[in-house]
Formats: sequence, structure tokens, C-alpha cells
Amino acid sequence: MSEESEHRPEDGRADVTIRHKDPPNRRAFLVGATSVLGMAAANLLLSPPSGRALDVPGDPTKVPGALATVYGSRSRFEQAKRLTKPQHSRTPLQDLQGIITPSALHFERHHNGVPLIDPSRHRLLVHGLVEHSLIFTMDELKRFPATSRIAFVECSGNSGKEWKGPKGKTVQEIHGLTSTSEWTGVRLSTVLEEAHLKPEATWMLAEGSDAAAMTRSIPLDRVWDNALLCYAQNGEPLRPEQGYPLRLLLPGWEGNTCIKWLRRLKLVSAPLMTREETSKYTDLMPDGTARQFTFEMEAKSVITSPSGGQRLKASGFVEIRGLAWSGRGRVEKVDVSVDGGQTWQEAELQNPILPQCHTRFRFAWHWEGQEAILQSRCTDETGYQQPTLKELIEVRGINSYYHNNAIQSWKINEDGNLRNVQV
Ligand SMILES: Nc1nc2c(c(=O)[nH]1)N[C@H]1C(S)=C(S)[C@@H](COP(=O)(O)O)O[C@H]1N2
Ligand SMILES: [Mo]
Repeated sequence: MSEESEHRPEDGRADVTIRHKDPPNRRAFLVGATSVLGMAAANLLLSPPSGRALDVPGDPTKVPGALATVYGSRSRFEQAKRLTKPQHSRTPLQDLQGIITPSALHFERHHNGVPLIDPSRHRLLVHGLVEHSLIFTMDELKRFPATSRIAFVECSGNSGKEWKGPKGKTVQEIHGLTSTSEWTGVRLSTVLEEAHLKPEATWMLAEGSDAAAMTRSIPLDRVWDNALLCYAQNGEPLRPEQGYPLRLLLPGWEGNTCIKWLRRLKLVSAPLMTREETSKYTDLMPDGTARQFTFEMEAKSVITSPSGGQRLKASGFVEIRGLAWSGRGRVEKVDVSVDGGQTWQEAELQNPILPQCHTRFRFAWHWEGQEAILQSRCTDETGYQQPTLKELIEVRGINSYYHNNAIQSWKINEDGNLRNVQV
């Protein structure tokens, strides 16, 4: 059992002994034994004694192991799961390491199910204000120069239930509508240049071929350098849930603009005011007007471990871990507070730190068994700092649902239990 699984909720097999005194070696690690040897010793101490009652036949060095498989799967001892509702599912952020979300755990949001599309019959139509209307097959799109980049996708409805008080319990439930993948495809600009845009072509309508036939208007000048038409995710074809065989990826923009199962790009001279950009995905302000075209997802961060629903089973060393991201560029800095935002200390950012990408942060802490409120706060490269919920509400009022990037607070009780609070 690793330190990680000590924090995992619903782990009935975990050892629940609370150690009030640190073993001497772990102490040494905490006062600065940062050598590889020190780390190894500390890790050993964090591991439980062997002999945990698992259904394993004998000594694995005495019997041949399993044979090779054509497509791998997780160890049967690992159980990270998406939290599913019919039209969406949430990534188990508390179970992730590093920055890449395994494709099978990428969050899903579809408005009328996941279509089954035969790639050999799929077409992309480019038309409207162009010199040449064009129809591409998937093979033709794959012949263009390819490019890959790692980027997050976040639904702008992520964390949306938290505007009017703490509702969710776990980080997955509250913030699980964001994931990061390596995306591969052809640049949108490459494909549009083939069609020769007319000078009036300043926006495009992107349309999906799902039963929702989702459409969004996209201003071309703002996406020209970054937009991708993706056919692959984490080294393999897109998952059906992520838009197989083709999706639009606008790095850093609200998930809704990243049209999946993409079948049509119509070049136009103004936004078409579709349902998804008028009655949905806009924010009602206190004065009755709506914020429209809030494309970039603002800087945000969340502590994923320890987090709501988990329990610290022992006092002593705790590595506070989390994710930070910004739709406007790179994460510049993450501060962590253990006293509900009264004081802040800078967390360590783990490489790589990429634009429009989840960034892993870590902060070494010593829990003495006292009550504490953990928070993280992201500052991005534009200097923008993630707000408290109070600051957000001062500007936005309480009629918003989308675009909630407020600081998350996890309260630790003396018994080690963590829960979602607002301070
Ligand atoms: N065609 C189509 N594209 C779509 C959607 C949809 O329902 N249909 N949902 C959108 C929404 S609201 C989000 S948040 C993202 C989710 O992408 P994911 O399912 O790959 O995480 O896809 C967007 N693209
Ligand atoms: Mo979304």
C-alpha cells in the first residue's frame, strides 16, 4: 500500500492505525534529507509491512506470469473510475499522477449520446465564404502535415454547482470535468488555406455529426495559430467519447467550443448565435446582461490529494498535490495555504509546464493532527490570479453557473477526514 492509497476513500483494506509520533528516519527526511537514499528510506517507511491479504497465488518469483496481451488493461488492483451520469462523466482527479489523463478516464460530455461513426464514410465539409468548397475524407486529412500538443479540455460547467454553497463531496464530483491529453491532428489553418478564404470570412461555424448536431461560432483570428483538427489522443485514435474520428481542439477554450465528431466548417462573417452560445454557455450578470463569448478558461487550480472524502490516517509528512491550469497560457505560480487563505506559500511546479495544459504542483507539509483548511491558488503568465469565491461573486453575482474558477477549500478535521467547505 502506497502513501497515495492511505488517502484513498472507500479503501476498507487500509491500515487505520494513527501514528502520533514519527519514526526517526521519516523525521530525518522532513528536516532536509533530500538525497535519493533519504527519499528511498522515507518511502519504505510510508509503505506498510507486507502480508496484506490480497488474492495473490503465492510467491510470484516461483510461478510463470501471465502471457502477453494484444491490448493492455490496468492491474486488477487498481480501480480508478469515471463518475457517470447519462450525458457526462467525470475524471477521478484524485487518482491521477503527473499531468496526462488516461484516455479511458478522460471526462465525457455529450448532449445526445456518443455517435457510432465509420471513419471510412466520415467527411469534413468546408464551405461558405471560401473560393473552393472542399470535402475531405479522413485519409486526406491525415495526409496533411501532422502536429501534436498536450492540452487540457475543461467544460465551462465544471465546478458550476458550487456558486451557492458547497455541494460536491470529492474533487472528482466537483472539478472532474477537466482532463489533459496529447492531441494529434492537422492545423485548422492548413486545411482552411486549401479552401482559400474570402476576405469577409472572419468567423466559422463548426458542426458535429452527433444527434445533438452541436454548433458553435468561432472567431478565426483568435484561433488561427492554435486550433487543431484532431484524430488522435495519447498516441491512438480518438476515443469515441472524445469525438472519433475527428474533433476540433481549441486549446484553453471552453470545452463546448471543441466540437466533436466534426463534419462541417462553414466560413461566415459574424457569429451565428447558436443555442450553445446564447441560451447556454453564457453567464447572467447582476445587471441582467449576459457575458457572451467567454472563450478562454481562466486560471484555476485544485488540490487533488489530500482532498474531499479522503482521510489522513497518520500525522506527519503529507505531500499536498494538485493540478493548475490556465486557458490563457502557462501556469506561473501556485500558492498553497493550510490556514484557509490567511497565509500562503509557494508550491513546487513539476515539469513540463506547458501552455493551456494541466500543471502538477506539490507542496511538502507536516500535519500535526490539528484542524486545517487547505487551499491552492494559481497565477498564470498574464499575471491573473485565481479568485476566491467571494471575489468572483462580487464581480459576477450569483446567477452564474458556468465559468467558476474559484479557489477550492478542503477542511481537515482532527480525525483526519477532509470535506468540501467554503470560507
Ligand atoms: N458534437 C458535439 N461536440 C461537443 C459536445 C457535444 O455534445 N456534441 N459537447 C461539448 C462539450 S459541452 C464539452 S465540455 C466537450 C467535452 O469534450 P470531451 O467529452 O472530449 O471531454 O465537448 C464539446 N463538444
Ligand atoms: Mo461543456
